[in-house]
Amino acid sequence: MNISKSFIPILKNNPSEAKIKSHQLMLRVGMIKQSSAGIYSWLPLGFKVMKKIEKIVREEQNRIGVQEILMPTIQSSEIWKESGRYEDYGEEMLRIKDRQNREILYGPTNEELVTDIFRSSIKSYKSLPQLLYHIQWKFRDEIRPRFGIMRCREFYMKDAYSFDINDEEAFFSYNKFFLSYLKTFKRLDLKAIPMAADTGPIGGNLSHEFIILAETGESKIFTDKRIFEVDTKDTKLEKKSLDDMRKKFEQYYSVTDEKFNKEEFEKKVSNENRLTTKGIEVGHIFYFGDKYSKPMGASVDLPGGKKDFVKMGSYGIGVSRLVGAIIEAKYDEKNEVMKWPISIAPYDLSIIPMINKNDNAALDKANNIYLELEKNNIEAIIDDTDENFSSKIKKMNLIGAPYQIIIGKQTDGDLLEFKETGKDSQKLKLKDIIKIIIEQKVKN
Ligand code: 5CA
Repeated sequence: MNISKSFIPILKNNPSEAKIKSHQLMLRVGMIKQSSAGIYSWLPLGFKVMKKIEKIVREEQNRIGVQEILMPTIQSSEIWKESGRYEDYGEEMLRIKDRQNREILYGPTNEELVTDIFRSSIKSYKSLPQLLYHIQWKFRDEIRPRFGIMRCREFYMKDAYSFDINDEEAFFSYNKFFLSYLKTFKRLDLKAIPMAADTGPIGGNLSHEFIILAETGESKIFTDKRIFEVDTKDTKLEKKSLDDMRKKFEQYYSVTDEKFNKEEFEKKVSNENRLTTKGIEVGHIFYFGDKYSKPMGASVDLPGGKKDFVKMGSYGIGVSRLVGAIIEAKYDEKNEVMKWPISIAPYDLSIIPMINKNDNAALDKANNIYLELEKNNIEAIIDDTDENFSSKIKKMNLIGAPYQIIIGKQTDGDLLEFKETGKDSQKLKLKDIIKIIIEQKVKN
């Protein structure tokens, strides 16, 4: 892709309406465009990143055996009246009337709809567990949408739902998601910590938020630093192993402000291990037993002939929020350098030729390199404009492809000036550059 033909509307300066770095960068490099309060269009650069995040989220759901479905954004009010949440949900729910005067709504979450799907087909314990997920737009009429796509009204979410025969099996499902979330965030190069959390309008009494540390986060967190050392690498997808893993995290005090108790914090955590900071909630899991299955009559036949309501949990990841969260974690605001993790970078590499008006040599070389990279499944973007060199570098530093090739005075013969974005350059042959990038891509 040549930058002159791309739809990457870059702004010279930071937009004044953006208060945090992710919002600034996303507007500055044209990843998103606000359409109305808390509602955004996703432009090519932002969309590419979000789709790559979605792919990783999907792969990790599939890996633990969750089946993908797609539910609509618009739901009928009937099922919400059955569960009793139609009134409870309040003004965050966008309520609409259709031409027949029927009450419909734009789904803020899908516990009711998925329970309705489940109860219409699954009748026996023999079909359990059922684990279902979808990745779909949600709408919540947030009172104060802010920070761009971090707290907006329309957002893209992965939500999964589990149906089990009893508490023991349900905790097994819960723990599978717990582990899967840790893996998902790791693949996104984020260190997310699970924290005991409140359940809010979703309900239930067991819940964890997955939080990444960031000064601009909305969640205040109180944690024992030792939680960062918990190792999950030997955890297996088996009941005991998963149970032990969750216990390893839960032995450390780690909560958001809603659950914070000063006395308990000071009693359980020694002074040197206390960490009070802020974070961004990127995922949230809930166990709520029969909160929905009971009022909605979702029951199965048990082995002895009796029936019981299934035990349910739900599991969310903010796919669109993650784009902002990763910028908060990775963007070097001072030097204006973004370096996307290669697993989700909009481009793997940027090619920056110094273009001389009367000489196409540098651009020709860039095009040849581009074709060679393409053959190796490496996606590059060429800055084919005739802007000056430093503004080109500045622009590419913002776009954030993790690697750059510079074609200029330093280029001699086969040796190219290659660098990790934001770092010093080295001279390498194209075939070695390709090797480095492929190695990184395979690792991720
Ligand atoms: N039904 C449950 C689990 S699927 C649920 O809706 N949980 S949630 O309310 O915690 O949302 C799940 C995730 O969506 C959050 O962890 C957060 O990452 C993201 N999210 C929630 N509200 C917003 C919002 N207004 N803007 C952007 N992302 C949001």
